[in-house]
Amino acid sequence: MDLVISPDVAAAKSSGKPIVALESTIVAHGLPWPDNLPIARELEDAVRAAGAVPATIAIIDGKPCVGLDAETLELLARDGAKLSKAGAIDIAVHMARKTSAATTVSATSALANRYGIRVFATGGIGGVHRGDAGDVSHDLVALARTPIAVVSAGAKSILDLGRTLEMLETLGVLVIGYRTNEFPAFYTATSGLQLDHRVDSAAELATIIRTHWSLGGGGVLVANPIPDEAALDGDMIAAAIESAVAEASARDVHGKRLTPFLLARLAEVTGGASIRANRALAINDATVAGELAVALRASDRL
Ligand code: PSU
Ligand code: MN
Repeated sequence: MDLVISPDVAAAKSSGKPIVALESTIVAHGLPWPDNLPIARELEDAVRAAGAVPATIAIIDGKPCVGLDAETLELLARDGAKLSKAGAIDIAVHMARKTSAATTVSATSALANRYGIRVFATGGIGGVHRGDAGDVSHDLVALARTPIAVVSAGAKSILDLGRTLEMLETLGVLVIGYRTNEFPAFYTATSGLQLDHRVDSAAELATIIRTHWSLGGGGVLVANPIPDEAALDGDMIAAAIESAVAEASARDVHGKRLTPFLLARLAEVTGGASIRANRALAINDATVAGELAVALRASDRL
């Protein structure tokens, strides 16, 4: 596959520096312009501060790009709403037609894996939507079959988190709570859903993940809760989510538009508080992903 690799990502690869993939849908569709551009940069900076090299992934004019230059990142942020949103299923269509798209967790994981990147940070993965429409993000199946560690604040709480966690188990995604016993609820640290595994250091995460892959295992979800000081009030955000979900169904919003619609509605209803929380949790994920990539690299040498 023709991947376009940025100079700094290529240099990191050839010198054996740890690399962390970042997705572009969170920038293009998950967060509004102009807040999204500084956040996209801060995510890259957090990976660097942890000692790894960021590789933000998107499809530009049909070329899957691993690592974006400053202008391309700005274009994604500014024109994001006009761009397509590509899951792993859609990559070939964009490549053949030479069109551009932001990549979701599933597409980013697939492309990162092609380039041998083992760690990926995002805000929250997709999952099982609420209600009975049967809308289940392709993120879950893609994660199950791709050997990559995704650090995220659980799944986005606009979803049915209980069913999402059950589906992760069914598909065989290893879920590890990072310094938590519970599946995080994106805007809040706890969901009441207990996890089977908790790990407290990046070094132990690296050991477990390495062993998991040596056994032929696939994706690992490192569930990293939002920092306490950034968490939203549970009752406030729960009510906001219910009203956003009701509005989506009243307006018959579904498919790829549903998640961006819900996130945008939440930003309005909470007066921007959901955006500030999303920023904080995503940066925290980028930091932990950087630390994990460094620890995995160190254990390569053992
Ligand atoms: N994390 C965020 N904001 C986002 C997303 C993740 O903090 O917008 C994106 C990811 O790209 C994820 C997508 O793959 O939302 C899920 O979309 P869907 O439910 O349509 O599969
Ligand atoms: Mn969907």
